[in-house]
Amino acid sequence: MPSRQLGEVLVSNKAVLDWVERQRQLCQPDRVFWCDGSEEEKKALTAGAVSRGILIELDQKKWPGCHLHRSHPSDVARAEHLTYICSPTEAEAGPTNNWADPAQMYKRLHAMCDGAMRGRTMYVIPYLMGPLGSPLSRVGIELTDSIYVALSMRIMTRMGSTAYDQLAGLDDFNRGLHCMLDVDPSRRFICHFPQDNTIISVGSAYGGNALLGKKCLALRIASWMARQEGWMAEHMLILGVESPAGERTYVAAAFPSACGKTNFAMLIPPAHFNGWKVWTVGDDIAWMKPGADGRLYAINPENGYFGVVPGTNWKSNPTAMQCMSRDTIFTNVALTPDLDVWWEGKDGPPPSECVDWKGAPWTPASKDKAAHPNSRFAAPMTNNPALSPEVNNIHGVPISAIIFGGRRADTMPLVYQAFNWIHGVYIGATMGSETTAAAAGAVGEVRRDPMAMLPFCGYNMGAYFQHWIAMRQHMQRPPRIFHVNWFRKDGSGKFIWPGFGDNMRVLKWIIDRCNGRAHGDETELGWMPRLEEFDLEGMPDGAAQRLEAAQRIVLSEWRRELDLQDHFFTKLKGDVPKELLLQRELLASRLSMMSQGMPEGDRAV
Ligand code: OXD
Ligand code: MN
Repeated sequence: MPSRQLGEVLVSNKAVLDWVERQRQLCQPDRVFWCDGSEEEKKALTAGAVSRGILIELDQKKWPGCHLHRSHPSDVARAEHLTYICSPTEAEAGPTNNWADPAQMYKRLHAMCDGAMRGRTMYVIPYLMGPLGSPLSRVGIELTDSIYVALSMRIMTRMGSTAYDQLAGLDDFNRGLHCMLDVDPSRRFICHFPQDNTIISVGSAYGGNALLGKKCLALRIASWMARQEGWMAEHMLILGVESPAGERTYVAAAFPSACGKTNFAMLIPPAHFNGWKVWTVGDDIAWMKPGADGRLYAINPENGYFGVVPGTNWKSNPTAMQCMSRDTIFTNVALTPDLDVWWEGKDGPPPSECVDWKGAPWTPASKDKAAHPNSRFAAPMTNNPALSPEVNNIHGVPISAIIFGGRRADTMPLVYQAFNWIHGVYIGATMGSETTAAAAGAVGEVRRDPMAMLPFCGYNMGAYFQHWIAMRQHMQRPPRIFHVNWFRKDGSGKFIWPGFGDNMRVLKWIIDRCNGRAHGDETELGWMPRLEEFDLEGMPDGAAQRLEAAQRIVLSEWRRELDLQDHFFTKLKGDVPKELLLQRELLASRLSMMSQGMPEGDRAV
């Protein structure tokens, strides 16, 4: 048999061949390039992207294998208002999703894709989400006319022939079609057809809109599959904490986009936690299924990190700095004259001159930011020095705690624990957070973001809550549920808690609770750490007072919080499970008991 040339077809699976051929006839590319995931292919595609100016090669001594990409300035974040769930009925998508009739949407999108790849190459990207051989893993094939997407998918997923190995001749794969078109926001749609395991994304090359394995398959489509099949697809990091004695405890944590999941997943404990180590399993997505022993097991379906760059430095997240030190694609950061990259919050002073994320000259006197606030790095997870040895375990890791959290300047304490699973589901369902630059729209407004899944749940939010409640039946030893807030501010607008490595102190209490070692005090909200047993050693003077301030329950804030939760539940139009409405009543009555006989205002716990 003659040896295969790069880009030639490498699969004999008829379902794959037929589907690709139909899309080829629709999009009419000049050429079809079948990706195999090899090093040789990476070299050739990268060289092609550099010669066409799609990637800029950085100083290869400082940044081996690293490149910069600049996106279209209108295409820098997820476009939630253009993201659709095309289930057969509107009720199935629910009030928190945009819905369109599948037949009509297919027609509209097919018209847009008709001939859209003329003069271009269609890359066929087979990819595997999850470890090879895991019953939890899923296969997708993305067709794209973006070489940047092809190279990024190679980092973010297990891309190449390995996906065909998992598929093993079956036709059970996600069908993803991505057409750049002219990257015009008025012709931009990110559409999901959960019943067909199909995604069509047009008019954007931004990660969350165009790397279809990530938000589209691993969250929106997978959340729908998970409900049918009895598992959970969640917007959660997964980390393992190893004690000096070698005990490993795994936790999963759901924070909304750009609220520090990557930092938390790569946490380095403060110096006095000698012998403690945090291992990263994943930084964004967890697929979880109950195991035969009644515990919940999680895999990270991804293969890389697509992290926010600004604010990352050797102090805030040295592990992320190491991750991006080689074989990384930066998007929308600034470029210095000596082919180095720069962003706001990088170590050291800003360069005296550089080129900003749009390609325009920039100096420290410029009023715009040099890097876009949602500029990103895409780096292989194997660059992570703290990568968990369990990351390829086909059974996943057992989860002892689920942590919910948001970005809240007030109301939410640093940490508390739910009384039980159903109370924890309520805490997750009512999560709120200030919006960030990861999605197009206003930044800094508190919005309800249940389980950090508001933009990612592929079906009706009320049914999703019901699924969470129902999962309890399948777990004899469910994870304990906690809520954290690293972002509470004092009266002068300063963060009360230092965050970053010091979050290890909170994590330690959480795992001690899970392992039956720490006390908790019962409060109106849930269990809180006993201040005297919370580890503050090595922190500056005043740490105990700051902890107290961070834990304070302020009644007036909670009254407003209950109102906001109520508005959100009303928006869900009767779909909220009664169990959660009852939890709200219980919380309201606990808070009202707290207020009896007390002066209006706050009370330290
Ligand atoms: C992400 C996001 O990119 O949540 O992970 O927006
Ligand atoms: Mn995310």
